[in-house]
Amino acid sequence: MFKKILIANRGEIALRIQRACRELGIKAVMVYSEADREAKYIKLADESVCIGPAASAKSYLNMPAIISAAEVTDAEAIHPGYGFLSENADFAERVEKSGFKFIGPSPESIRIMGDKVSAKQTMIKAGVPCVPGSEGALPDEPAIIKRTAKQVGYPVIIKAAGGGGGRGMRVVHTEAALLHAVQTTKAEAAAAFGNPEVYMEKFLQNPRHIEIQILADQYKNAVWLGERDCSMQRRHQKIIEEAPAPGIPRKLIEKIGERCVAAVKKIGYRGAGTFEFLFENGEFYFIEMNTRVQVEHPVTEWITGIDIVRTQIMVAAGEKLPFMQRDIQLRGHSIECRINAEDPYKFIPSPGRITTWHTPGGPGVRVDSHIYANYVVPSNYDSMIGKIIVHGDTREQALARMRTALAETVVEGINTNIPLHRELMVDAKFMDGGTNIHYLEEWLSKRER
Ligand code: MV4
Repeated sequence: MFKKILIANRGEIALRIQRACRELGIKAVMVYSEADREAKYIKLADESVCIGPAASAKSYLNMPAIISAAEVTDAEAIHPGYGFLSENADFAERVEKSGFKFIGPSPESIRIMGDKVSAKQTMIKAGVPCVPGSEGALPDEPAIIKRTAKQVGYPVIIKAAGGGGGRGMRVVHTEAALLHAVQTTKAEAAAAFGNPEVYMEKFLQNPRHIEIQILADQYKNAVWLGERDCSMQRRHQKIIEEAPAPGIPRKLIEKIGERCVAAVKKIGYRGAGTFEFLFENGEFYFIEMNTRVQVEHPVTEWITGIDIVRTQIMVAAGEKLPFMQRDIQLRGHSIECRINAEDPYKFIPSPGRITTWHTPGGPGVRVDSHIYANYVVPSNYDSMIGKIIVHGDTREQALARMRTALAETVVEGINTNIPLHRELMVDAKFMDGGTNIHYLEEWLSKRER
């Protein structure tokens, strides 16, 4: 096992990874920007290194600074967390070329999944069901583009190969709008991602967003850890996630989970990964694979009893997965609310000093957060300041525990989205379960205040 790991991230996930290191008896080196100098999780670390100014581009995205920090502290491995450099294949490659282990999949796996066209082709070959659409990237010939759209059937969606997570997409309803949409998406993709390639899919109008968590070691052992329902989102930012997904027959999910495991084994994937699916009319359609630990990993940890971050570290160190598929049993129901420093109605960011932070607790309540009274939320980064995660024997019990947890929570000094979560936890449709990806935005447009 590693003796020392460098954590190339900030905030709640940096603290989460630090905790996993402690438990494994591994020393944690934290890197930080000038804006995070005073954060308590930095002072809690065995060692810490300032890697640059507040701007992400000069600190958490600064590859030479991070690799130098690993060199001067004699760290053996680098955990990238989520966001920042976590899905940057060039970074993974530079980490390994500098003699460190990258805690994640190989640069090659990251590269394949980062290109959404090659990711989809890989999944089709591996037997994972995908959204019907173009075979690979769209060619330039107008006649072929029109024919493809006709075959797929309108509405279609044009997506950038270099996009993902909602960036670089355009919905097209008629042939009259098709060629212009393809050209515009291509131009935007070339500018934003340095890759003009686009592909076409049937546009699914009212899907749910369901994802499958997998873990794999370098010996082609792999398991899936159930699913998460991440449909409650606004502008591609998830705010509530839960596991299991309400109302989907177990048989359907097991079929898709087994396909994901087969794909992981086929491509020789190592580490934690997430298969994203759209679910509509009883069918799953693969859209993207994430090659990092995700914000919402705790709901899976809670229903499976498996520590995903610990396992990421173990398999990166070359250990075998310490469990097999038959050891994975799902128990109860877990829900996560992301707490953001933002206006709960207008969603404008609300950085600044937190004067009061009273955390919830009791049976079935977990809080993953790096904040504390007197902490200053910097304006330079994502607005998420923590997560409240609950577990119950049933979804109803989990909901009740979340209501209590949200009622106990006090954050003063800044605005947060806690009032929004309190409203959603008593919303009749959310309580029924199974709302789709458009539900929150539609609900917000009708919301009274
Ligand atoms: C789609 C889709 C409908 N049909 N693809 C948005 C994020 C990116 N991961 C894929 N996205 C979508 N792809 C087809 N063929 C609708 C979305 C989508 C979405 C997906 C997941 C979660 C939230 C979303 C919000 C708007 C659109």
